[in-house]
Amino acid sequence: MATELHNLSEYDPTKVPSGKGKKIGIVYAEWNSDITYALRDGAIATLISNGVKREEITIKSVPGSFELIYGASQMVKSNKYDSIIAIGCVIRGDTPHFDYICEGVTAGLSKLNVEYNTPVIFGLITTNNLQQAQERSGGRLGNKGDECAVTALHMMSQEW
Ligand code: DLZ
Repeated sequence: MATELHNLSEYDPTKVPSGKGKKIGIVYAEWNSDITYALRDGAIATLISNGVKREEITIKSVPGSFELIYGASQMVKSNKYDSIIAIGCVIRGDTPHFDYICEGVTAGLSKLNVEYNTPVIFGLITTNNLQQAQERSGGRLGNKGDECAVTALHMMSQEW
């Protein structure tokens, strides 16, 4: 998560591996779409500016963050991608849904990373309010979509 000392969009381009020839799957949630569209678009722009071809990026949407687990799982099992970025935004409300969704998505995506060979990048913003989400989706603290793209580029660049 971003902090006052860490802007999500700041990275040293000389240390980011090229994405040339890589295939990426992006799955994003429609819930809180003002935020998730900005995250998705940030991720796409950063991938392209680091060598990934637009036609090598496959983008799928799901209704809410909980469905990211299914979407990412299907993408992993297809074996078509070098990395998958899962993007969602959960904002704390007055119901326990926040904790259930955050825990569910975290556990689900973690399981994919343990059980399969395709890195799944955690692009879930979890905030107390809308302002904090805006700050992390192209606002004062950068864009977590950019950070996810850079993370994917690093993860794909190594033989494991
Ligand atoms: C139900 C729900 C709630 C309360 N809040 C959010 C949220 O802040 N962000 C989000 O991405 N999705 C939310 N959802 C929807 C769930 O993720 C899921 O789509 C539904 O529970 C149906 O499975």
